[in-house]
Amino acid sequence: MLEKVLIANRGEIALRILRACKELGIKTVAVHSTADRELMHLGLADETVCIGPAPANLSYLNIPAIISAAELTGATAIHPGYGFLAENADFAEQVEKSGFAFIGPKAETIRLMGDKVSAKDAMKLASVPTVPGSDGPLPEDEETALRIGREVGYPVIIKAAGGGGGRGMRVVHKEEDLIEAAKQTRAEAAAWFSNPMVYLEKYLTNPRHVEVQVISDGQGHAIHLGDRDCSLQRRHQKVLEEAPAPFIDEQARKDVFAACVKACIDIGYRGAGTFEFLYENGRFYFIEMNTRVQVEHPVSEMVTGIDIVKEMLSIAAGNKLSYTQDDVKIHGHALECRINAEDPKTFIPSPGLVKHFHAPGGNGVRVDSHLYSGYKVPSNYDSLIGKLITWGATRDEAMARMRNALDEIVVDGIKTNIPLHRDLTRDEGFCEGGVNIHYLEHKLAEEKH
Ligand code: MV4
Repeated sequence: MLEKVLIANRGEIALRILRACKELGIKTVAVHSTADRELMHLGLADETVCIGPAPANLSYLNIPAIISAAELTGATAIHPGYGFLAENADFAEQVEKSGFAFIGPKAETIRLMGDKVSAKDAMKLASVPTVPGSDGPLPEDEETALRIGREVGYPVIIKAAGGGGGRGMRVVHKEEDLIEAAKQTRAEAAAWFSNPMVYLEKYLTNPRHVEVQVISDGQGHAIHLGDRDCSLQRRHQKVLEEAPAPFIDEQARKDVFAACVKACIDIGYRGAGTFEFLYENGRFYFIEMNTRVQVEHPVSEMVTGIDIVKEMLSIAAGNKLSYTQDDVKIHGHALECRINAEDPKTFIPSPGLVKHFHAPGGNGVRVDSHLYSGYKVPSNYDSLIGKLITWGATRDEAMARMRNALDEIVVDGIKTNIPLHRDLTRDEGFCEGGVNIHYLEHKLAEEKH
C-alpha cells in the first residue's frame, strides 16, 4: 500500500480522503491555507503544512508549494480531490516527475480529456455513443461551417474545446446566427482557456444528465459502478444527485456500461473516472469525461458497497482492481443533497460562524461534512459545507429518509440551502423521478412570479 499520502485539498473531500487513508493504515499529510487553520481534518492528520495565504492561487493552486510540502514531509503520493488541481495535467506530470504517485490518471489521459474535442474523438473510437456534430474542430471557413450546421440540423450548440462544465458554450437556433456565434465563442475560448478551438453539436433540448462511474487499474481491468442522475442543477451547479438514474431504458444502459468499460481498457485509463452523458428519448450521448473523484461519488458507494476513494489509493499503489464486474451489484437507491452556505432564495454565499451544528442520523443516513459547532466557514472558497446522503431499498424509502434527515439537521449561524432541499424532496415532479436538466431552474423561475 501507499506509505504516506499528501491531501492537496480542503473541506469535506479532504476529510473523506483522510478517513480512507486511516482505514488503510496510510499516514497522512494535510496541507492548508492560512484561512483554513481550523479545518476539521487537520487535527486528525499525522502532519500538517501551511502552504500559503487564503487566495487559492497562492495555496491550493500553488504547485511548487504543494510539491515542497510533499518533499518536506516525505509523502509518497498526492491525492488532489476535486476542483483546484485535480484535472491539471501539468500538476499530475510534475508530481510524478518529482517521484510521487499521483492518485489519478496519467497526465496524458488528463490532457486528452481536458480537450473536449480529443476526448470525444477517443470515445467515438472506443464506440461510446456521442452527440452528432462537427466530428472534430468546427472549421473557420464559413462555407464549411454552414454546411456542417445544415447537416447536423438546428438548433446546434457551439462549445469551446478547452471549456467544459458549462463554460464557453452558445446555443444557435438558426443558420443566420451561426457564424457570429462561432466567432464570439472562439473569442471567449481564446481569452478564458488560451485555446480558440470550438466544436459544434446538435443541441438536445430536454435531456437528462446521467453519468457513469468507472474504476480502472491501468493494467487491463476496468469496472463500472452503475449510473447517477445529476439533472437537478442551477447554473451548472449540481444540487441533488441520485443513483441509480430512474427510468433508464435497460438495453441502452447495458450497452453504455459496456462501452464505458471498453473505453477505459482501450485508453489504459487508471483510477476513478466519470463518463458524462446527456440522456434523451432512451439514448445516451457522451459529452465529457471527468478524471477525478466527484462530489457525488457517495451515491455510487451507497448502492454498490464499494469505497471509491480506497480503491483509488489501492490502484495508485500499483495494485490490480480488487473487484470484478460480477462483484458489483446495484442494491437499492441513494440520494445526495449538497449543503451549501448560501441564501436559499438568492443563492448568495453566506460564510461565517456556525454557532451550532447537529448532524442527522438513523438507518441509511450518511453525512460527509467537515462542519462542527464553532467552525467558521471562510469566504475564500466554494460554499459546499457538506453532503447529506441517504440510502433506501427503494427510491421512495431513500426519499423518506432524506426528508427525515433534513428535518433533523441543524446548521445555526449561517444561511444554508437546507430549506431548498426540504422543498425539493417534497416536490411532486422530482419525487416522481426522471426530471430533465431544466427542471430546477424552471421551478425556481415559477416561484418568483
Ligand atoms: C449540451 C446540452 C445540450 N445539447 N450539449 C452543459 C455543461 C456541459 N457539461 C455540457 N452542457 C450541455 N451540453 C448538447 N449537445 C445541454 C447542456 C446543459 C447541461 C448539461 C448537463 C447538466 C446541466 C446542463 C444545463 C444546461 C445545459
